[in-house]
Amino acid sequence: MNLISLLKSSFHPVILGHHNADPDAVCSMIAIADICRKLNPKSMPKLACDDVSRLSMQVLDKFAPTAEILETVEDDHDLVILVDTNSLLQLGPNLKDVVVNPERTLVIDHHEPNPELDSIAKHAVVRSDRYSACEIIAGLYDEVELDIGADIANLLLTGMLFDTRRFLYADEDTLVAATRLVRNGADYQACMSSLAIKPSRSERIARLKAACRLQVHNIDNWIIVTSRIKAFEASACRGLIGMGADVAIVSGSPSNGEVRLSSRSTTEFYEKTGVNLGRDVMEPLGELIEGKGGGHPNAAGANGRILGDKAASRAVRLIRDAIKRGPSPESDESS
Ligand SMILES: [Mn+2]
Repeated sequence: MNLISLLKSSFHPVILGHHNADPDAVCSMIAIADICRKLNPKSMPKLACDDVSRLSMQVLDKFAPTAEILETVEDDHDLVILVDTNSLLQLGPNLKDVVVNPERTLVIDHHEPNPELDSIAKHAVVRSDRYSACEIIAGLYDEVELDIGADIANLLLTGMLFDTRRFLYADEDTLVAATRLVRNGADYQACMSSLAIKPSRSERIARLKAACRLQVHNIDNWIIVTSRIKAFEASACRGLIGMGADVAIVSGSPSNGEVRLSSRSTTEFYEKTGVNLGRDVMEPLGELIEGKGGGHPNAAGANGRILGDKAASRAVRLIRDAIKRGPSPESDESS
């Protein structure tokens, strides 16, 4: 059965997005519902996902204020459409059991196909060479010979902007698809601003204070900065990396008197020095401050009870040692 007859044959499709649905997921879901209704005017699509991200709520308020997204679905559908994911796990606990009949399941996604995909769905449009689900769906409108209205064009362009990180990840096909959406009535500036989230006033003040109290350490030409604030350490680290630091370490002082450190580094720093902030810095630092630490190569943190403001300079010393040692072979991650 081809895509058009599959969608035409459905009167009660349920369209599922992954949990904590991002703008690509929610915008795709609404566009698919539009395609269903246009191919079969009697179709009554329902949308559901485990939860919707705060940013997605902001996008929906702007471009689809009447859209209804459910958290659970009843057993009254005749077609299940998975969007922006091809894994049942990603649907979250409330919805993973909705997918039961592969003959009546369609997957539309741009992630790498899961091994379970064939057993989930007989119908799939999975293109891991595309940068968003919205880009694939913009192409589906052509395939099923339907026009894209301005409302849907705004949603699809917003989903594309989000997943491509404002076209950082894109190719010619992506840009052609985006241009066509603008020609169909998408308001480029409105789409961009629908994705802008301003941090709270206290978070912004914390970032600015972190910048005021900055100490700069030059190690082998790398710019390593430390600072201290009361809260929002992770956000402050991101802000300092944005200002040009290679590594940022910010300590916070929660009201219980403990020490809390957050750190971030650039990809370039990790690739060239091999210094892993989780393994080489925050794990040993966690022990030094009589607490616990760990994390990822580019983002890590630690909590402890002693050393207070000195903890950050101990972290710098650990980084200096690790740079001097040079890149080490990856240790056994499972140990
Ligand atoms: Mn996506």
